[in-house]
Amino acid sequence: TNQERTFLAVKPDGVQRGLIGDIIARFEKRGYKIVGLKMIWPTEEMAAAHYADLSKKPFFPGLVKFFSSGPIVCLCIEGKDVIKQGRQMLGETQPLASKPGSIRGDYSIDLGRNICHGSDSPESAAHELKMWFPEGVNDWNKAVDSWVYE
Ligand code: DAT
Ligand code: MG
Repeated sequence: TNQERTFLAVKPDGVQRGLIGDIIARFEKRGYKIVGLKMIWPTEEMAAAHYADLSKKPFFPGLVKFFSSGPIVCLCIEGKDVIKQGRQMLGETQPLASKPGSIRGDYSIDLGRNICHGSDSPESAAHELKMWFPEGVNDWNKAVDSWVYE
């Protein structure tokens, strides 16, 4: 049934602003299954590794400083088409281009304070899940799934 897993994170600004619950709730309410959940305070090395594909960008040093400035909440979410759907639920990278109803469109304004991260492809999801959940995730059976999936 096209089940897949994605890596989502509430960034340091989302944690500071008390948005952990709201962000997680959106995925739970939609019917997706949380299979991994933990708080980590990333080192600068972890932040740089996470954003390695952006290392040539002029904003990279600031991005690494920001991402390691406080704890983040790491999530592994499972479900049908969740990589693409997760990105849509986040909104656009640029909050001002994000529609109301999306997480960034509802809760953020500036590009460098867009409160959440989501894997953008199956390849990045696999890579990021390996990086942030090296211990693996929880393969549990969600009893309500037969009321979510037909
Ligand atoms: P996304 O977080 O939507 O996957 P991305 O991977 O292109 O976007 O960039 C990662 C983060 O870096 C993004 O959430 C905010 C920051 N960022 C992106 N482009 C930027 C820019 N031009 N100036 C400053 N920060 C930027
Ligand atoms: Mg990205």
